[in-house]
Amino acid sequence: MDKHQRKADFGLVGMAVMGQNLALNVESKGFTVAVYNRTAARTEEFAKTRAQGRRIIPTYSVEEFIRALERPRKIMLMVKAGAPVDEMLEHLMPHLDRGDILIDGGNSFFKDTERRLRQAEERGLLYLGTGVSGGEYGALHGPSLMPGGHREAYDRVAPIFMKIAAQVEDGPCCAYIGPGGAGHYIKMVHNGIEYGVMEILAESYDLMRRGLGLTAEEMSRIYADWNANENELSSYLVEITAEILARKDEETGRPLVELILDKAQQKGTGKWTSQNALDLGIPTPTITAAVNARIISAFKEERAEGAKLFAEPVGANFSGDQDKFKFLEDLRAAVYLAVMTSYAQGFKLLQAASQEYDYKLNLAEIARIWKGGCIIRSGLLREIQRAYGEESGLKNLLFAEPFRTAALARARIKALRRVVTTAHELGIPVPGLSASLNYYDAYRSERLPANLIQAQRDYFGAHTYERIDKPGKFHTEWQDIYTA
Ligand code: NBP
Repeated sequence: MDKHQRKADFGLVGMAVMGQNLALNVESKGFTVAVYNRTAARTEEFAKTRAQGRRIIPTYSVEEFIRALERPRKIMLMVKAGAPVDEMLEHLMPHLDRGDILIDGGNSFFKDTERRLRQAEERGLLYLGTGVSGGEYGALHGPSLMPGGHREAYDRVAPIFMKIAAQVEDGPCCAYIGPGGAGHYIKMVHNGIEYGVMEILAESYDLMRRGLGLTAEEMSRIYADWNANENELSSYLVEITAEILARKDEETGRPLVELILDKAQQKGTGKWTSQNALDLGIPTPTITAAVNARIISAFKEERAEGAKLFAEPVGANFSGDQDKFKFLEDLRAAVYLAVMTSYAQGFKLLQAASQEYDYKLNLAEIARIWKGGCIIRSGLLREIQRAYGEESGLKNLLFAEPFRTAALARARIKALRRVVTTAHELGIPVPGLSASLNYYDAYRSERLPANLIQAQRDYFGAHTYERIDKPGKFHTEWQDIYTA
C-alpha cells in the first residue's frame, strides 16, 4: 500500500469463497476493503482477477494489513472454524490497539466464541461472533448476518453490516443478537433447522423416486409447484431442490443428482445443535434424526451389504394415477408439517438458550432476519415472526396460528400419518418425517408412559417417584433384596 492511498474502512482475513465474496460485497457498497490471507497466492490471484479495479487493498503480511486499516480497525475473519481462528487471532491481536474490533464470521462453536471474546476483552479489544448465512451467493449479494458479542462493536460496524445484508420488506437481514456467543449460537441453531428441512426434503424425494417411480423431471416440477405457494412451502431449499432435479449431467445427459454419491457430509453445526439441545433438555428429534441420517448415509459399503442380505419386496401398492396423486397431496401436507416441526424445535431451543445463557434473544427479530439471505429463508418465517411478535413467550410454535388452526392441522396430521405408514410399508426410511410425527404426538399426549419409567427407576435404583393423587416423593420396596 502506498502512503497516499486511502486507508481501508474494513478488513477481511481469509480469501476463500466466503471472504472473497464478502469483500466484494462490502466494496460494492462504497467502502474500501483491505484483504489478507495466510497463503499469499490466494490474495494475489484475487487482486489480479475479481478485485481488479476495485477499492480493495491486497496485503501480504499481518503488519501491512493492520497498517492499511482506518482506526478503530474493523477486521472480519472468514477462515476455517476451529484452530485456524485461534491461530489467526494470535497473529493479529499483538498488533491491534484498544477499541479495535475483531469479527469472526465463520461457523465457530459458540463456546469458543465466548472464550475468544474474553481474550479480546483482556486486551481492550472488542469482539463480535457473527453468524453468516447464504453461502457464496449470499456473501456476494446479501447474506443474513447474526452478530453477537460486544454491543459497542456492533454499533460501530452496523452501518456496514446493514448495507451488505440481504434486504427484506421490513429491513436488512441483520440485527444485534445478544451478548457473548449469541450470534454464533443462533447460527448453530439455524443450521440445525437447515439439517432438519434438508432431511425432510430428501425423504420426500426418496418417496417419490422409489415409492412412486417418478422421474427427476417430474419431481422437479412438483417441487417447483410446492415452492410457488407463498403460504406453505415456498422457500429457498424447495426452490433449489427443484433446480437440482432439473439439472442434466453434461457428459451422460442423465439427471445429475442420480450420479451423485449418496454419502452426506457434515461440518458439525447440526451435531452441535443436537448435543446442546440434550444439554439444555430440549427435544429436537427431527434435527437429531437428520444428523443420524447423514451419519448412516456414510456407511455406504455396509448399506450395500445390507441391501443384498435383507432384500424385501416392496410393500405398498399404488393402484393407479389417482392413488399416486392422492399420495403426492399427502406428501405436500406432511412435508409442510414436518418442516414446521423443525422450526418449532429450533425456536424452542433458542428460547431455552436465551434463559440459560442470558442472551435475551428476540425470537421475532431472529425470524425476521432469517427471511432473506439465509439458507432457511421461507414463507413460513413470516408467520413465525408474527407468532413470536404477538406472544414472545409462546410455549411452542405448533400452538400458534396458523399452525394450530384445527381443521387444517388435523388434515395435515392425517396426511403425515398416511405418508409415514406408507413409507414403513415400502421399507423406505423416513426418520425426519416420523420424528416430526412422534414429536407432535408426544406433545398432544397428556399422559405418556413415563410413569412406568419412573417405576422401573425406583425398582432398580430407589430413585423415587411422584404420584398423581398426592404430593411428595415416594419409594416402594419392589423386591426383598435380602431374601432373594
Ligand atoms: P474454508 O472454511 O474452506 O476455509 C479456508 C480459509 O481458511 C482459507 O482462507 C485458509 O487460508 C484459511 N485457513 C485455514 Br484452512 N487454516 C488457517 C490457519 N491456520 N490460519 C489462517 N488461515 C487459515 O473457507 P470458506 O468456505 O470460505 O468458509 C469460511 C468460514 O465461513 C468457515 O468458518 C465456514 O464454516 C463459514 N461459512 C461458510 C459458508 C459456505 O457456504 N462456504 C457459509 C457460511 C459460513 P489458506 O488459503 O492459507 O489455506
